[in-house]
Amino acid sequence: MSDTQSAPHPEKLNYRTVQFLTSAPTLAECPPDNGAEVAFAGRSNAGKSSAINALTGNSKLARTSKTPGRTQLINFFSVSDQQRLVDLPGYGYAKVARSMKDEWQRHLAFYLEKRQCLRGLVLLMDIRQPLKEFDLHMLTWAVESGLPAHILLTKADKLKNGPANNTRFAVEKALKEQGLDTGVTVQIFSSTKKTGLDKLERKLNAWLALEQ
Ligand SMILES: Nc1nc2c(ncn2[C@@H]2O[C@H](COP(=O)(O)OP(=O)(O)OP(=O)(O)O)[C@@H](O)[C@H]2O)c(=O)[nH]1
Ligand SMILES: [Mg+2]
Repeated sequence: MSDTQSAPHPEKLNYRTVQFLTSAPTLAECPPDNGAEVAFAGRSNAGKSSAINALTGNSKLARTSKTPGRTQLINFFSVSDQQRLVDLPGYGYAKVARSMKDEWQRHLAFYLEKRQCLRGLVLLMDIRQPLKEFDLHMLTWAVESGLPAHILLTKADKLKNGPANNTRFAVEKALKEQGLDTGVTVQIFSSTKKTGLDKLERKLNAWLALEQ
C-alpha cells in the first residue's frame, strides 16, 4: 500500500504526556483550527478510546465503556500546543434515538469536511468484523478527499497470529479491489496487549510533524 507523504524522519513525539484538552459538541466549539490534528474514528465499541489510552499509557484519559456509544462528543487531547489527537464519537450505535444519531453524524461530517488542521484519519475496526458499511463509507470519503487513513484492526488479542495476519491481508486485498488503497495503510492492533503500538506511533509522528 502506498504510504503517505511525510517528513522522512519526523520528530518522535511523546504520547505519555498527552492531556485532555476539551470536549466539543459541535464544530463551532472545537479548539482553534491550527497546527496538526489526527482523528480516531470507527464504529461504536471498535476501541477508539482504548487505543488513545494505550498510546498515552493513561487508562483514565479517554473514557471507555462496555456500553457502545460512550463517546458522544468530539474529544480533544493535546500532544503539544500545536498537535492534537481527537476521539470522535462512534458511529453505528443503534440504541440512541434516530434524531440524536443524525445530529452526531452531522457534526462528525462537518468536523471531517471543514477541519483544516486534520492530517490523517485513524480508522479503527474490530478485527473480527472489518470493513462494515460505514467503514467503507469513511474510507471512500477519505480517499476522495485526499486525506490519508490508517486502519487499526483492533482487539487482535481475540485472534491467534495466523488468522489476524490473514485478516490484514484480506482487508488489504479488498481495499485494492475497491480502489480504496491510495494513502491507506493497515495494521494489526491490540490495546490490551499493546500490539502494534510502535507502528501507530510512527504513523502519528509523521502525520503530526509540523514542518510538513
Ligand atoms: N480484548 C480487547 N478488548 C478491547 C480492546 N480495545 C477495546 N476493548 C474493549 O472494547 C470495549 C469498547 O472500547 P472503547 O475504547 O470504549 O470503544 P470506543 O470505540 O471508544 O467506543 P465508543 O466511544 O462507544 O464509540 C471496551 O469494553 C474495551 O475494554 C482490545 O484491544 N482488546
Ligand atoms: Mg469511545
